Parts: sequence; C-alpha cells; structure tokens
Amino acid sequence: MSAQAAPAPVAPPRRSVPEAVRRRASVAGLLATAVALGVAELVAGALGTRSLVVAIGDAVIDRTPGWLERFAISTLGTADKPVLLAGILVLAGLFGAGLGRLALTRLPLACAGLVAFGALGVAASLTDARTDPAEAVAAAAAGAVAGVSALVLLTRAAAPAAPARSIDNDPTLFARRRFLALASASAAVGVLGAAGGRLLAAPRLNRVREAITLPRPTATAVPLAPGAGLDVEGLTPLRVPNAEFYRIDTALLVPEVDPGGWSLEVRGLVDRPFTLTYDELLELATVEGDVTLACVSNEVGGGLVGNARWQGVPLRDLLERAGVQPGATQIIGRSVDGFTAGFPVELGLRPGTGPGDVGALVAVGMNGEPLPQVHGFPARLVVPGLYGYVSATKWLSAIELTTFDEEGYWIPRGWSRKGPVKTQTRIDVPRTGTVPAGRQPVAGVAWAPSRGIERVEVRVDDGPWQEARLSDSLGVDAWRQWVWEWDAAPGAHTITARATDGTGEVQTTRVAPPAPDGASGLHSLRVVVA
Ligand SMILES: Nc1nc2c(c(=O)[nH]1)N[C@H]1C(S)=C(S)[C@@H](COP(=O)(O)O)O[C@H]1N2
Ligand SMILES: [Mo]
Repeated sequence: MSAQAAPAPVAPPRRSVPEAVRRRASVAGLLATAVALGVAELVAGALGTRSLVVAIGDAVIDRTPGWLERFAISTLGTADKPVLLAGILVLAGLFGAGLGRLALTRLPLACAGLVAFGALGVAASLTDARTDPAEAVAAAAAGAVAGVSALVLLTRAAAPAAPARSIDNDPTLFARRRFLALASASAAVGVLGAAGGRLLAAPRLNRVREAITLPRPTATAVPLAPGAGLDVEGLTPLRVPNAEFYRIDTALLVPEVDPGGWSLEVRGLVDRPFTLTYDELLELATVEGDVTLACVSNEVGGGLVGNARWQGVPLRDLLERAGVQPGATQIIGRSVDGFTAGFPVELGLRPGTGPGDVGALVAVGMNGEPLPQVHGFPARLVVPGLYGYVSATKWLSAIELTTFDEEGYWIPRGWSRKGPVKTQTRIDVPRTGTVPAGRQPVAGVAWAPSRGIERVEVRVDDGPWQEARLSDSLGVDAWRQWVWEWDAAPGAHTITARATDGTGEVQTTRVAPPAPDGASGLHSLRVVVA
C-alpha cells in the first residue's frame, strides 16, 4: 500500500493531525487491544480452553535461555510469572497504542494488526498439545472481531472526519463525550471479559476435585500420634498443610487438568505399554507415606522444602506391569504442560519396605485429600530422596522408560543430571533477631530423604556441639523436628545447627550455592540476647 494510493480514510494528512488527536488515537488502540484480549479471555474461559495470553507466556518461557530463567527465579522467585504476565500485557498495550496511531491514517492495516495479534495467540496455543485448535481459533477470532469493532468506533470518535468539528474545538463537547463513553465502555469490556474468563475457568475443576473420594490405602503412613510433633511456637509442623506447602513450577498458570479427560501412559522401553484413566488408577492398590520434598533451588535455611503424607500407587507396580526392558536406564515423567523430569530406573523399581519407606509413588493424594491443583492434580510423581526438578513431575501425563541420552527440563538449563537431596538442617526458632535472656528453645527441622535423620546438634558461637531432642521418626524419607533448650546469655550470638543422617554421615560444612546440584553448608543465625 502506498501513501498516494488512496486518500486517508478518517483523518486529514498526518502532519496536520493535532497531537491531542494522536494521543486519543493511542488510547483508542490500547483500549481496542484490551477489548480484544478481554473478549478472547471470556470466550476461552467459557470454552474451557487455555487463555491465549497464558499460551504466549508459556511459549516465551519455553524459549527462554536457561541462564535467564535461573536469573528470573533467583531474583523474582515466585513473582517471576506475574512479572512475565505484566510484561506481556505492557507490550500488548504498547503494540495497541501504536496500532491506534496507525489507524488514523491506515485503519485497515491497523485492523489487520489486531488480527495478526490474535493469530500469534493461536500459534502459541498450538505449540501445546493440550489446546483444542478449534477452541483457540474461536477465542482469538472473537477477540479479533471485538477488537477491530472497538478500534473502528474509537478511531472515528477520536478523530471525527470534519476537522472543523474536531473534538478539540467542538463547543458542544459532543465528540469528546462520545469518545469518553466509548473508551470507558471498552475498558469495561476488557477488564470484565478478562475477569469473567478467569472466573469461568477456575471453579468447575474445583468442584470436580472436591467430589473425589480417594480409596483407602492398603498400607498406611506411620501414624502421627497426637503430640508426636514437638510443641514449639514458630516451629514448622511435621506435615506442612497443603495450602502452605511450597510451590515451584514453570507453567505460567497452573494447568487445569480435568481427570475425566486425563490418562496416564506408561511407555518407552517397555514390553507392554499401557494407559490408565484416572478411575483405573484409583482402582489400583495405593500406599501412603511421609516424604519430604525439596527444591534444588532452596538456599541453606530457605523455605523451598516441605513434608507431606502422600498417597499413591507404587511406581514399581506400574513398571512391573509394563515390563521394563534391559536397555532402559532413565524414567522420565512427562507433564501435560510439557515439563519433564528424569531419574534412574533403579529408584523406580526399588520396592518400599514398609510404612516408613514407601518407595517412588504416582501420588494422587496429599495429606488426606486429592492432590491440590497447584501440587499436580490429578497425579504426580514423588520419588523419595531426589530434588523435585529430577523427579516430582506434577500433572503427570506419561511415564516413559528411556536412557540418559534424553534430558529432563532443567538439565540443559544448567542443573545437574542427578539430584539426590543433600542432608540439611534449618533453624526455625528463634524467628526474630532479638530474644530475651534466659531459657529459650532453639528449634528447627532436618531432612535427608531416603537416609533418615539420626541426630541434630546445635552450637552457640564456637562452643561445643550439643545434642538436640528429635521428634518421633515418620520414616527415612521424612524430615524430623528438633529442639534444644538454650540458656541464653546477654550479648550477640551465632547459633548453628547440623544434622547426621541415618548412615551416620554428618552434613557437609562445604558452602555451595543451589546450582548445579543443591546448596550445602550449615544454617546459622545471628541473635541478640537482650
Ligand atoms: N509439571 C511440573 N512439575 C514439576 C515442576 C514444574 O515446573 N512443572 N517443578 C518441579 C520442581 S523444580 C519441584 S521442586 C517440585 C515442587 O513441587 P510442589 O510445587 O508440589 O512443592 O515439583 C516439580 N514438578
Ligand atoms: Mo525445584
């Protein structure tokens, strides 16, 4: 299209467009984009398909280099996702504002820009097998139609055809009011559409989840007698409630997996691959046990670790049914969201030995409930002794027997191929940097999943190591609470703790950062006794 080909459709030549009109045109384009996004969200929510904005975000995450993703996680933590979402929205807004200005002289081209934006959303959606292409196209088309309509109306209102009656000097203020009314309506459609879409998407799955009754486990976890945990204020409970359990995942929004349409495939280097529906999985014998899950990104003293009572089908049962071939060395868990994590075949085949050692599980329950959506509903892997990034695939869709030629999600991003959890101790109490003099509990948790915790010791300044009292053991895979009574003398002190695992090995004093295979070193705390 050339500038001379046709007279500008709605505005006088560019040079004479007043700045105020161009500003309004930017607002018009921004709001038309908001309308497009809002309507697309609403339709996606109503159809139960994935949000196009989220699809774009996930596509960005998948293409992010490992160093940048690590940097984002270490600087932004769990806020990395909202920051990315906000970034996408800001970029969309800038793009929209540009389209608005373009619309002043090239309305059809600006409309095509909105359509192209919708096409980008569809393209991003299609990179994910979960998304029904027809539904993605429907959501994008609805958004594009609404956005184009809004752009046409808003552009006309922003720059009325006759310059003499342009809204800058219209004494009746009619044009200005019309623009403001249209602008407010567009903003409302954008915001309400997005909110409505989210609301439609979330509760349906919650109702499905709440209607599920898990079968009784054939083997139960070590019973947690009332009072088995130590009663120290501020100390983390032996079993962290689901709502407080730490959460780490790469997906921009938590996958919403309807168990009705879900199935689990066991495949790869096996003699008899098979697929189970959710109901079929629940018909198999399940066991229950306490397993402490830890994230490799957890700093010494950090909170990315938790213990829960998991219920699930022993992975070994599924592998025996499939018949693992001799060439298989790695078990990869694949998620519906594309995430993968792999660990040695031996760990999947190792039988549990009893309530305090259940072995690897395809978990369906967490602390007596169906898995919460954020923790992998309807099913996830739990492999005692390994960091989550090499084992604990949430929203599990397939268990694939393969070799170590294939790399799980985090391996090419700079993390170690194997990820056994390092023995660690965390001091939880005292929580504050200042405590009164006199008798004080010093308390915390210590974990060495698959090896167990035998002893925890505490030291004040350079004093001798003093043995702490441990909570009852919930098995080798679960953390233990510990407490030591300190007779605190006034002054500034450093408290340090260390654990000894079930093999008799004292945790290392070597200080290491989380990358590439987990942080190490002793946790210590500076306390002022007043
Ligand atoms: N699908 C999927 N599963 C995943 C992850 C993920 O990003 N996506 N993160 C893993 C990591 S790094 C950890 S530490 C654990 C965390 O499990 P939680 O969120 O239930 O605590 O899940 C693992 N499973
Ligand atoms: Mo992790």
